[in-house]
Amino acid sequence: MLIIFIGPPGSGKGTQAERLCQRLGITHLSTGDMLRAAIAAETALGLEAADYIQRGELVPDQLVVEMVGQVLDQPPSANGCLLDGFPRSLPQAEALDRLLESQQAGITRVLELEVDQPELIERLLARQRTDDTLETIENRLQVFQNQTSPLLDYYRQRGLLATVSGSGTVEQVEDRIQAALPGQQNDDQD
Ligand code: B4P
Repeated sequence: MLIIFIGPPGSGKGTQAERLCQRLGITHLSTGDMLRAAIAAETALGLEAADYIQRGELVPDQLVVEMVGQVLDQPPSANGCLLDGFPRSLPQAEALDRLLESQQAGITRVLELEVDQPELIERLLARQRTDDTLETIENRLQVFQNQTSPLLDYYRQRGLLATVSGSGTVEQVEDRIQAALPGQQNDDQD
């Protein structure tokens, strides 16, 4: 099983990914968490990624693809995994396709989490991570619009996309995600 979460910053990808992975017994792979760990450990990747994250820009595709490729080369769990925040650009999505093709694996479902912009800004300002300043948040939202949202059509055309509202309580969103997964009663693919 391979599930992908796509959504603007603050839409709750990390929050929901953690819960879903626990429920399904699959591995949670968050490129944001991996990059922050690299920054904390001051690795070469971390030193290069830090400025991009601080400005709210995407870390260059090549670096992120290499980082994810290394993990997916050794399947992290027999049950599968959830990619949280990857891919975030068309070149990343194409690189993932190539990687999966070489492993003869496929994508189970791509879940889009949709939340209005004012609510996103409110959530992120409340979180107070170092890249959660108003200026950076506005840039991240723009980057999502320009570079990540084209992926929605990319996956919609392949019949893989399900869109779920990320507003409401964490439990309400969790129930909607559960219903949007294959094999669920309200299987409602876009
Ligand atoms: P990420 O770590 O992926 O972070 P995010 O998109 O900001 O957050 P997420 O959507 O996971 O929100 P969360 O659950 O935490 O990316 C950070 C940066 O890393 C990017 O800007 C980029 O620079 C870099 N990066 C990562 N992946 C990359 C890639 N593939 N390519 C290039 N660069 C990459 O929720 C946010 C807040 O909302 C939390 O405080 C949470 O408690 C709250 N919340 C969640 N659900 C809620 C709900 N239902 N109601 C109210 N609040 C809720």
